[in-house]
Amino acid sequence: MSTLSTQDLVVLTQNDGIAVITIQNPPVNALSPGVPEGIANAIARIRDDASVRAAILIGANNRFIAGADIREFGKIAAAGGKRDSIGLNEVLHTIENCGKPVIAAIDGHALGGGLETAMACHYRIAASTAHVGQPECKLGLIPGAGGTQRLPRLTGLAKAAELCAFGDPVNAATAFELGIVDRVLAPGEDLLAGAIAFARETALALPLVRTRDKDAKLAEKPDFTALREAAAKRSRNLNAAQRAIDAVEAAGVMPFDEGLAYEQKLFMDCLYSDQSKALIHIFFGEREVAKVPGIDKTTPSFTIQNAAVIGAGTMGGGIAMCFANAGIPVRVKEASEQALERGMAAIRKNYANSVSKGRFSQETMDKRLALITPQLGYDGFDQADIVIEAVFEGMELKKEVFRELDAIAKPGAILASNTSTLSIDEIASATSRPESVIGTHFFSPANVMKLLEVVRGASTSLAAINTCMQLGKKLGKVSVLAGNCFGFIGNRMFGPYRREAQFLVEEGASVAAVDRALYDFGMAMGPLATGDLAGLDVGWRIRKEIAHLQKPGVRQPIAEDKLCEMGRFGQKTGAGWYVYDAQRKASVDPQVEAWVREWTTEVPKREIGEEEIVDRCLYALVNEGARILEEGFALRSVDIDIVYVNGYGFPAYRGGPMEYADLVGLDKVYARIKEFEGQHGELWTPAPLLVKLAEEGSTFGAYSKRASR
Ligand code: 3H9
Repeated sequence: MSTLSTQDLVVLTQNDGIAVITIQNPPVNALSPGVPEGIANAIARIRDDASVRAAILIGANNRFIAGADIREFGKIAAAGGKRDSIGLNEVLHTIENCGKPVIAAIDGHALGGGLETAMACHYRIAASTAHVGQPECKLGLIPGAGGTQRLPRLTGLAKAAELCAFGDPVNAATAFELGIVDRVLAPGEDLLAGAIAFARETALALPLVRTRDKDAKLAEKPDFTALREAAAKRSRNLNAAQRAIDAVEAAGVMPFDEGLAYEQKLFMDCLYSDQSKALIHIFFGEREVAKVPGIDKTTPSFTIQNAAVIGAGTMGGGIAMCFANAGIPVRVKEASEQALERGMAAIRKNYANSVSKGRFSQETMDKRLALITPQLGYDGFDQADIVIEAVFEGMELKKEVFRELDAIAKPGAILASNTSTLSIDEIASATSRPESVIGTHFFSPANVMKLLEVVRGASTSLAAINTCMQLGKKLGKVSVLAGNCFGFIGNRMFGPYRREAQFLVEEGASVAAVDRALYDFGMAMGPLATGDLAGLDVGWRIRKEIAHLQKPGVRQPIAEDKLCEMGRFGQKTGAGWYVYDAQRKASVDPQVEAWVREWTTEVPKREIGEEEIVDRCLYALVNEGARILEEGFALRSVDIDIVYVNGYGFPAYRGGPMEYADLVGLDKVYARIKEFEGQHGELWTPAPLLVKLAEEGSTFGAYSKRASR
């Protein structure tokens, strides 16, 4: 094999008339500046070299191309569309007009611009483990280098619209069925050797056809209205999903180059949008939260080979399922035979539900159930690498459990509490090994929700933190590290958010109006309906526990305590803010608003608009978030955003509460909070950090970057 030319990012070699272009831009071979130029340069050489008959485009390290370099988008948007690199469309034009067959050899991922590059090649062959997709809508974008025009020419319009609007990648076998790839290698077959053989045996024997010229599959026109509705249902309020369908629809009616220009216009509109900024913030944020100062590759961590959970209630059962789903054997202890059987019955029902919905097989269910050992005593707890306590939220009970665990657990085992509010340090004080005590706060339903809040106490060791952060990943969660303050990150902020929702009802807004305004903003559920789902009694119990900390004379909402006194705990009792039928379908209960009026005669009633509802609830979140950030209980503002997007149903396309405030402008947020302070008093005192950043014209994001340097 002789080397024709070498560049850092793109290497060109030749093997007996077949050129091989290798992208080597670790870690994921993104199309960073220099890569498109390298490909274009290589193609120009191949075109001009009479000894080369065909070319293979492949990625180093068993990865094709993960798409455009996402870090470049912010710069391009800020520079009004100017790029540091040549446009990808130009490069793809060079590939398809090379005059010699170019074959994309795909392993790992061909995503976004990666798949677009592959589709501009004349053929695509894939390793059996490869995945391909157009995930741009998950970044608030649409494909911007012909994806919406070439993909329908391979798959037909309906499937292309679905792939571009939903953004989910497909595996090699599906890609072959859909017509995206021309051949899938057998497992274990060498990709480069397979591609070279394909070039010699097939590509060189057939006439060259560019994807842009394949119009046959465009004839069948799907119901685009139905596709738009499906996309709106799946990704509520996400503009990019709708624009992706517009661009695919255009492929069916416009000549290729016109369609490409239309796609480019829609892509640029999306690139300038707040939705795209927010989703890109979340993409990098989900990776950033794994980085904890003081923890690196040399920090010890333990492998969790077996686990134990105390409590088989909603949380304990859900946590046990998380372990079983990840293949980790887990013991579950309860205090009574009935509670244990109730807990196991709930687990079995949950798994059976998944089997009946086709999510996994009966065999998988049986394997998972076999990993869960229900028991009344502590047998085997001395072997567990981690024990997670998930008993009722009461300090005395928790301390008693930890005292017992201290006597039983093996040295070095992690002793974790699933508390959602209580002090990890106080819990740890019941043991002789506070360095092993940590909070692992799961979110309900624990086997579904993606967030794991890892809470460090004053003495928690870096090894325990490292282990739990990695355990989260193994359980399929996003782990975020929080400091030990009341409610940690998530629930500390949720308190003021839900407080305002209740105040709004007490001031005259209807229950449905409050929930509707926040739902329309993009929250998965309104704050009052969320209370009903989680159980109003949970907050009621906590409020009783901390009643002595309440500052006298400061207004507190009373409606939920009163509802709880009436036995209205929410969905589980059939009534809370709403009433529920046997299928747990909610209906408005007009009686609730009448009661609230009676309970709060001293609060003046008025008409309250949607904007005020949204601002009151969201800025209460932001103001508390600013305090948490300044006090160091969150490492960065993006950690708070990731908590809210993954644990509290905050819309990712708004970026999380702190990014939302940054996008609105902290000066505006501050002014509104001052207004609320004037109207409602000291609960609205602006957080000092917010005041400072608003006056400097800065953002939470910039503050976090400065602080982490
Ligand atoms: C696009 O292509 C638009 C075009 O249509 C138009 C062009 C004109 N760029 O996820 P990991 C980083 S839009 C920059 O942990 P994994 C990531 O931040 C793009 N950086 O690995 C992380 O950095 P760090 C469409 C990227 O093995 C490191 O790489 N493409 C990019 O679990 C490792 O990432 C996508 O949306 C990127 N494109 O998963 C694909 N991708 O170590 C986005 C990753 O500093 N990427 N990084 O934290 C992915 O989905 C996953 O990264 C992938 C690998 C599945 C590829």
